[in-house]
Amino acid sequence: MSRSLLHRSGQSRGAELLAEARLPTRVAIAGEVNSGKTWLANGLLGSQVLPTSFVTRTEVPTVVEFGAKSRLVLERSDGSRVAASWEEVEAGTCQGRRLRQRLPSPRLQDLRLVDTPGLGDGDEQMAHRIRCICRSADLVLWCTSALQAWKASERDFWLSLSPRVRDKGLLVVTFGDMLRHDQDAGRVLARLQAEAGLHFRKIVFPAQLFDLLARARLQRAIHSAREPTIAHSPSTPALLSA
Ligand SMILES: Nc1nc2c(ncn2[C@@H]2O[C@H](COP(=O)(O)OP(=O)(O)OP(=O)(O)O)[C@@H](O)[C@H]2O)c(=O)[nH]1
Ligand SMILES: [Mg+2]
Repeated sequence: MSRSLLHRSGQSRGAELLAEARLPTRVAIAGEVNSGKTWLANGLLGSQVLPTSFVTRTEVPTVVEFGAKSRLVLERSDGSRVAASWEEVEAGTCQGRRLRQRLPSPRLQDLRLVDTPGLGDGDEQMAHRIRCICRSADLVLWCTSALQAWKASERDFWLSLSPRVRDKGLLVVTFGDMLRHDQDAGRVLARLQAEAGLHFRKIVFPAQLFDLLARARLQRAIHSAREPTIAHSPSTPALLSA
């Protein structure tokens, strides 16, 4: 399938998911280690909020949500909370069960992201937590690297989720820019459609996803300008037409 064809059909299937979501839309980003999850989160946020690296891993689920002031909080295993910095996190000096980054970003007024640690290192407890995060999300973005897309281990994890959860899933093909030329992208997409297409709402490149969210936002803005007194609800027509 060509990129433009995928693009057109991807918009409507992805828009269905957004239309069904409450606000803020709860987005979970999952996938194996180094599949570009944190990079995708930053793309959705429109800035380098979270540290991305081939070397440093995302160690704990990281929630990014709207807050009047920028604030990073570490939630420890005993439930206590302490202010943290990304320097400490990257240095590995703060241990905990979850990070919560609040930001006064307009992008977070309709979006709440959870970036999850990479799967595939045999940590069953973390795998269980990631399943729970996917369950409570409105939209699950599964990152697969175009360079080795949809490995058996990815398929096994994804199929371990219930059909209800998988129905909220978009397969996001990262590292597409690392493929040698356009034909490679076509081959990867054809293989993904054949092997994984049935298990996801849609297969998209990151740029298509960013475009989809930007269009949904624009539609919402137009809608609220027309009807300023009506609060947004899950059935807001603006999202339906995104
Ligand atoms: N060229 C290119 N680089 C990417 C892409 N996605 C991620 N990267 C880079 O790949 C490295 C790993 O990306 P991350 O986003 O940290 O990967 P991750 O899945 O969050 O990794 P873990 O948290 O360890 O599981 C970083 O250096 C990113 O900048 C992509 O689509 N293209
Ligand atoms: Mg990460």
